[in-house]
Amino acid sequence: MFDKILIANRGEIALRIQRACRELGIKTVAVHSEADKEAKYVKLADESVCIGPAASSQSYLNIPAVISAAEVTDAEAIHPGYGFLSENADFAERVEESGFVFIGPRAETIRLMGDKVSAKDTMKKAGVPCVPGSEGALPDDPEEIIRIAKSIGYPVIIKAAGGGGGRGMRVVHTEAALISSVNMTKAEAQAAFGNPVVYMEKFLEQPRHIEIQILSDQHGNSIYLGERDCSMQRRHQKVLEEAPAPGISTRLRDKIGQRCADACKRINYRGAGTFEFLYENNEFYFIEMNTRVQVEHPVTEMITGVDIVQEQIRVAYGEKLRLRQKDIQFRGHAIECRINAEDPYTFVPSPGRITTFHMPGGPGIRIDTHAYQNYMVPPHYDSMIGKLIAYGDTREQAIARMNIALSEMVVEGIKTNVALHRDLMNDAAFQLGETSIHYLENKLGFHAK
Ligand code: MV4
Repeated sequence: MFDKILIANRGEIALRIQRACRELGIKTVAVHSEADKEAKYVKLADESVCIGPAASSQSYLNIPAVISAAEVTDAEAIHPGYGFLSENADFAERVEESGFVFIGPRAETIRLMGDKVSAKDTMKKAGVPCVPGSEGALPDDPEEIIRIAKSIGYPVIIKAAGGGGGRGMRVVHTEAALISSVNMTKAEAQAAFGNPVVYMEKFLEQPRHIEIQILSDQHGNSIYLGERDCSMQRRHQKVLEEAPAPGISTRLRDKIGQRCADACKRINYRGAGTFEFLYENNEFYFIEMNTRVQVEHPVTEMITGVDIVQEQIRVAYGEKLRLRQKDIQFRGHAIECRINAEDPYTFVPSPGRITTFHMPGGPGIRIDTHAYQNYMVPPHYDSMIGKLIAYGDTREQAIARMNIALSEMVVEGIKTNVALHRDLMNDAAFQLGETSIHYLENKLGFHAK
């Protein structure tokens, strides 16, 4: 196994990766900005290196600084976590060119999935069901664009190949608006991503966002770890996630999961990955693939007993997956509430010092956080300060345990979204598992957006 890993991230995921390393007997190097020098995961790491000032662009996104830190500490591999450099193909390439192992897929795979046109094309060819749409990029000829939209049927959505995660898209309801919408999306895509390529899909009106977790080794083995429902979101920021997704049959899970695992074998995928789908009328439609560990991975860990971060490290080292598909059993239900330092209803960030910090506990409760009493939440980064995960034999039990945990949780000195989570646990539609990607924004009222 690796002797030493550098963790190129901050916050709760830096601590999460460190814990996985410790269990595997691997030494850890924390890198941090000047704003994070007092952080818990920095103090707990075997070694730490300051890589720059508070601004992410000068620290956590500073590729030469991260690679130098690996060189001076003699680390063998780099774990990028999520966000920051985790899906930057150029970073993965430079890590490997410098003689380190990138804990994630090959740079070429990251690049393939980073371009949403090539990702969709690859998955379609691999037998993964996709949203009906244009065959690849839209052509320049307006007449042809009009023909394509007509054959798909309105409403359609125009998406940038360089976008993803909600950036660079536009819904079109009528032929009259089509060409100007395509041109506007292309211009915005060129400005935002340096790539004007766009594609077209049927616009699904009320889908759920359901994703499939996979794991692949470098020996042609791939497995799926079931699905997560991530429909509860606002402005493309997930608020809570759960596994399994309410109402998905074992048969459908196994069918779509196997398609994803087979697609991974076909593209020789390495590591952990997530297939994002829109789900409507009992059908899965692939939209994008994420080539990193995700914030919400714990709900999958809770229902499968698989440590996803440890498995990422093992397969990056070159080990064969020890788990076969038949070894994976889905048991119980898990829900994750993202705890953010923000106003629970305006969503305005609320950095500052945490003066009181009491975390819940008891059966089925897991907390992944780097925060503590007296911790200063810096204003420079994402506002998520931790994740509260509740597990139960049934969804009802998981909700009941989450309710108790939320009632025990006390965070003072900053605002948090705990009140929103308390509200959601008691929301009738959530309790019935009958929400879509638009549910939360509707509940909050469009004016609160
Ligand atoms: C869509 C869609 C409806 N129809 N594609 C937004 C994020 C990006 N990953 C894809 N997104 C969407 N693609 C078609 N054909 C609606 C969304 C969408 C969405 C998707 C997942 C989670 C939240 C969302 C919020 C608004 C729109």
